[in-house]
Amino acid sequence: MRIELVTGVALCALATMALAPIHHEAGGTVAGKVTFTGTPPKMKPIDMAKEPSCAKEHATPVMNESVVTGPGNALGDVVVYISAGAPAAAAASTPAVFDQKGCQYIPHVLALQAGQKLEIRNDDQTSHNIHPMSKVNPEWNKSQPPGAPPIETTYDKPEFIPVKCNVHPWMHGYFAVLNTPHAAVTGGDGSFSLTGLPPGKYTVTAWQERFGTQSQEVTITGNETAKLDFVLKATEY
Ligand SMILES: [Cu+2]
Repeated sequence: MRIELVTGVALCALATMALAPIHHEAGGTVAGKVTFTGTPPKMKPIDMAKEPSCAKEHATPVMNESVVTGPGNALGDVVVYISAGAPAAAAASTPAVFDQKGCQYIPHVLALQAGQKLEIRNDDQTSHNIHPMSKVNPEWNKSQPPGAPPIETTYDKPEFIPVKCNVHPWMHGYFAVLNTPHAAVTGGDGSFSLTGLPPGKYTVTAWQERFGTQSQEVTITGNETAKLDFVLKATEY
């Protein structure tokens, strides 16, 4: 019994060492994974037959991206961000890029900062009319023919903005306009990492377009990595 205990402690110590992150910047990190419970709605394939120039770019049908899942109930396209406690930060100097390619929005969910330049590109051989349906920020829509220069704009206020195309009814996406640079959008494995956090107490929020939001508190004291997982409840809609 005693030997088992000692072995357990030794294994724990080893595991901690193996997981110790390499820090490239000062500050703490909040990292973890977003998963779901319940049964998510089944995503349907998109019929692009009405836009042959886009349809031919896809060897297999593109699936609706409202719910993106991965192995182990992983949830993708979830915005995880510091919603309270972060010191004020200037907007990033590099633009956030939102592309229209194959009649899809890439990325499906774009996280950017209020005041950060947003660059919207059209890489298709067809015209799009992008229509971000903002309520807090001014609403607009703009046509963008093939080969047109990028649309450049900014949003001044934090808001989750649904984006649609007035030409192609299947095109949907989101702008997550945040007042923090500490944000990540999960990939298909559900993982996220928020780095460079000075010591402090933070609220971390996870947002998914169908399953809503969930917040947790976390305290950073130095250069450690605080582990934080989110489990969102899958709902039909
Ligand atoms: Cu379009």
